[in-house]
Amino acid sequence: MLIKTNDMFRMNNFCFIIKSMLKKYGLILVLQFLVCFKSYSNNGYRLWLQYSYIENEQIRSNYQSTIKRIIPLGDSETINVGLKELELGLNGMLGSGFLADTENMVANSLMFGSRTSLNEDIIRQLGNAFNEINNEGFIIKTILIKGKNHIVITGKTDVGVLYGVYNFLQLLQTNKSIEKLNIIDSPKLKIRVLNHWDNLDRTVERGYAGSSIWDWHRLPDYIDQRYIDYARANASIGINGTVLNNVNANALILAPKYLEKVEALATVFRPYGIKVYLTARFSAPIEIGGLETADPYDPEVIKWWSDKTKEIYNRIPDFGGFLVKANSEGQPGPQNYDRNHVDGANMLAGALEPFGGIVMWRAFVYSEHDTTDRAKQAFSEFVPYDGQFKDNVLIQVKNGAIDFQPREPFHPMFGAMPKTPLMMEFQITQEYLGFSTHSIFLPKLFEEVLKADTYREGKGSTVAKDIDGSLHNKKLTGIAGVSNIGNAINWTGNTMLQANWYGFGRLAWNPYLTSEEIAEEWLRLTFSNNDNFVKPVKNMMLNSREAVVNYMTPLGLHHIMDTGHHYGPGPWVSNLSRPEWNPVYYHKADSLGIGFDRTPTGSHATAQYAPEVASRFNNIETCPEEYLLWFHHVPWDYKLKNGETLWDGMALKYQEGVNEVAAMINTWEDMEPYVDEERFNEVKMLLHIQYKEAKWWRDACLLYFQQFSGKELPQGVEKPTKTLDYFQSLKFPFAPGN
Ligand code: GCV
Repeated sequence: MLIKTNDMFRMNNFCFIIKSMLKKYGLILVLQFLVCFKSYSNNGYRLWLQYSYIENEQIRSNYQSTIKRIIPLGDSETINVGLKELELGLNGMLGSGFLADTENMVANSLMFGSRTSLNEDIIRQLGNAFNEINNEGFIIKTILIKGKNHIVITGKTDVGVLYGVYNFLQLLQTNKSIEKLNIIDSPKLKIRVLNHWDNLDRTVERGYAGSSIWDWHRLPDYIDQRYIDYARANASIGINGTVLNNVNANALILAPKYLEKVEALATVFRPYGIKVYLTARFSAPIEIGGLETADPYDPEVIKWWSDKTKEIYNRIPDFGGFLVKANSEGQPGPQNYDRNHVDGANMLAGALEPFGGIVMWRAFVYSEHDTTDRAKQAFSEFVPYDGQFKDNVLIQVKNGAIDFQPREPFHPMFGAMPKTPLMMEFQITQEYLGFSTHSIFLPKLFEEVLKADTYREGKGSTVAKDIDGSLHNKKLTGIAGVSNIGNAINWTGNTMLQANWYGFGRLAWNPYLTSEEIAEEWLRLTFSNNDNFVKPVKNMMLNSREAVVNYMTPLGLHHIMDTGHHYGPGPWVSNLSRPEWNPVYYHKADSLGIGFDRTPTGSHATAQYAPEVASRFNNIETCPEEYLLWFHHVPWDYKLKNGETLWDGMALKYQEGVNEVAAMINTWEDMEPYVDEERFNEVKMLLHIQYKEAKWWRDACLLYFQQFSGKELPQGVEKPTKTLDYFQSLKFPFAPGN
């Protein structure tokens, strides 16, 4: 049952109230109250697995007559998880005693089990379907046995069946028809992982939803119910791996004391098809192994990693592998020993190879000793190594070449390494997008990147095709999302941001889904199937990404957040030790104009794209305006496509962003009748903070840039109520996530 410890106090009170009411008012009235209560108390813990009672009688009775029995075929841990989920879901949505019954098959049974558990008649009725799915795929089909209808959920593996079970429950939750079912689906990417930037002391780097959910101190003996619900939520959207700890790694995670704890988590996650991965600190052989070097060519170092890997697999036979941040932002790596990324990654890959493990080696590198444009450095460093990595290495590449900005052009490495598996790294947590206070629907951003055309094999060579392997026939494929999860009651610190975890999982399963489909699914699962709610809130979500671009970094501006914590505007910051840590490095505003010239007259970063893309970006006339200041230093009087000058257009974009948040508030206010009080108020309060902060962004940035443009604010832009000095004086020493 999904009653949590933090709900217990409330539940005790609740039981007391119900008992008193029963005495006073009798059963019927109390039942009516309970129906109302259901929709008026919700702390968001249940995410998109609400399994709320289906109020529409026709739909509910239709489902009830189509599902009379649940029949598990098999008895594995994973099938038992599926059974529990079906019982929970069906009892919640249909409100009557659904329990497993393997003895009595009646008409309209719901059977689920892998191919090996099915009889020949069923297999025959499934026809070719098994040839159309991969090992994690599923089939949901209405079949006939002795003239009676039944539903079968199956796959090649039990995990595939479990994915089918969740998919089936989602059909009901979204009130879809379950007549004549014939659904065949498989994930398009192999590795679908969350990256937790969680530290062993339970702080979370760039985490804005409380502390880490991993209670290392009480592990391995104490298994928090959250671990199970985390696994359920991930399995329900097809996420099949989790990297438990921060890429800025602590070597201790590899010590026996911690491996015991990791093993306990792996045991919880296994039935849900979720593998555990760890980050490997490159200097671990020195720090916890007592060696004097971590040189990847040193035989003792090679042996240390190979023994360590064996030790891990002895505990966790299905361990996924290592994620590594090396020679990046001060982390140790092979370059400390005059070796390169290939040497480092292949050494670890060699240790993992006998066990089927993988290395995810990050390409997020830029050096204080390299004076070239930061945006060029990862490409320059990695692309020459194409084809040199072992088969079990993936290079993990952020969606853009700088760092998870509200908008970046796609990373030029995509499409440019035909012989090397590249996995996408998205950031689900909102380091640069207002933290968990700002309700931004990120699948819109993810979709934009996945659809971007690299032109590497001609038109249509999208980023999605590179990461799903189809562009260059790559076998190993993957995607990672930097988690936005913490121990907040609602997991993400803002119910609306659960959609970003959900949406990441859905795109990891199928990178060709649209953000609109995802928003609609999530809203129906999480809140309501009422179109009066779904339509306006879906629009609000779909516009929210453009709003944040407008009020923070319109027209291609980037990395102008305040320093360190990245909270709020800081375009004036210019005093940090490394030039590329300073916002002034990125916007380059002066009396002539603003923007970073990355064309042949500037850093020539555009040369890292395919010629078709490069020439479009190079030419100020053809460069999409949303990337204008990313690629060009543009005069303040330059005429934008709509006829406005750059200065006026930029100021109006900032205002537009603010107006968009005001519109979000209006939309949400109208939703009160459709949302439980708790979540309604939570989202409303957060939207009001977002509005305040959007105005702060607008005023601070415009006052600062106005010093260079020397121009008045155009009509339609509200006058700032504070001075630039005021904005520059703001300090946030305890901003979260640092
Ligand atoms: C985990 C950015 C963030 C860092 C993060 C780094 C990375 O620089 O500010 O907190 O470190 O990216 O992705 O490794």
